[in-house]
Amino acid sequence: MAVLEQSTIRNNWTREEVLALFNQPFNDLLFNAQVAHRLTLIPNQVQLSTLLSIKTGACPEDCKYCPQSARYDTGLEKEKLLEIEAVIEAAKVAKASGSSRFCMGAAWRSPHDRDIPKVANMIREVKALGLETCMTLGMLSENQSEKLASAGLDYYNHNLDTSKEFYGEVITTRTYQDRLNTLSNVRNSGMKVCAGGIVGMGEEQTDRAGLLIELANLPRHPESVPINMLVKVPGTPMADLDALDPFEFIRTIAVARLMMPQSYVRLSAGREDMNEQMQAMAFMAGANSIFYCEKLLTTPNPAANTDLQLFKRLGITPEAYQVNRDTEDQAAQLRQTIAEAKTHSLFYRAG
Ligand code: SAM
Ligand code: DTB
Ligand code: SF4
Repeated sequence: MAVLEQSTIRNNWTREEVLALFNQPFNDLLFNAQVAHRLTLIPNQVQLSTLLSIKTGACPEDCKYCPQSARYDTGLEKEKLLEIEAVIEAAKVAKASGSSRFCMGAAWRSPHDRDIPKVANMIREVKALGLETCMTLGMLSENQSEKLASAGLDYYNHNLDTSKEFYGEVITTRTYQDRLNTLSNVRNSGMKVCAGGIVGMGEEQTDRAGLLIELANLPRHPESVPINMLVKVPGTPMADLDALDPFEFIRTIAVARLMMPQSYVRLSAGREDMNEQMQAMAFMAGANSIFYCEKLLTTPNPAANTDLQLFKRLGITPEAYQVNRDTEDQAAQLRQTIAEAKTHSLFYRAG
């Protein structure tokens, strides 16, 4: 997908600069983000990822947002690691619905070494169906990362969740540095990195800026950046928080797009509580990926048909999975940029 040289991509953002991006007039921010999007990515194309919880609930961690922590009574039924057949079945449904990536999540602090052969088998079987693979299993050691990479895992998801400063208000059972170490293990083993966070947890704008700075100042930007709106699940300590201003959510997407111009920014959890106009605005702000199909890990997500109808009304097409999409996409991108330059000449006097 790369149009920009890696050396031209910034990873030295300061908080002052990022707060200035956040606080532009709303329309300026959206315009700038849309321009950035069109310079590096194909407009009107959205990548679809489907989630499956392969091991549900009874998690020893204390993440205050999470319905799967054993510490909160959320009425969730816990489940052991799924058998391979159930995973293949769900992946087939995702593929038939038009998804290009299948993301398998486990409510673990980190995987046990004895689980690695089982999840490696899931990776191989899902890939064999012609889907990209992603997993989110908690913290990974160097050795575990290498094993998942050799099984063919395309992406590993591990979120920083929030800023370094606000982190202690959300999780106490693992440190920010633990998360950074996992991201570095994933990167070093050659997998693509999926890392983002959650907004609407009672943090300040400076924390949202802090999260994006941590992600954008990594040695290499994550290829995929999920921005989740908190799903307020009864029984969790965050169930009764006030909702974040929707415009502030859109601003966060737009600033992510500007800071990480080549990354796929995912409009992630929380879409059940967003109207169509808000989702359209998120795409305008540069989101080019969603979680697709009616369930996230344990909570509901819009039905596939609902999303496809919205895409149709907005002229958005789902991105197809192409094994070697870099060169084709670059050519398509150039054609698009040239076509747009021509359109603009309709509105301006020559010379
Ligand atoms: N247990 C593993 C871990 O925490 O790394 C993997 C699964 S965990 C559920 C993956 C991510 O889902 C979390 O890091 C968090 O960003 C997101 N998440 C969990 N509960 C959420 C909620 N209620 N609202 C929004 N995002 C949530
Ligand atoms: C991510 O950033 N969001 C997804 C995925 N990575 C694993 C999870 C959202 C979970 C929402 C709450 C639930 O369904 O349990
Ligand atoms: Fe466990 Fe992951 Fe939920 Fe934290 S976010 S409680 S680690 S499942």
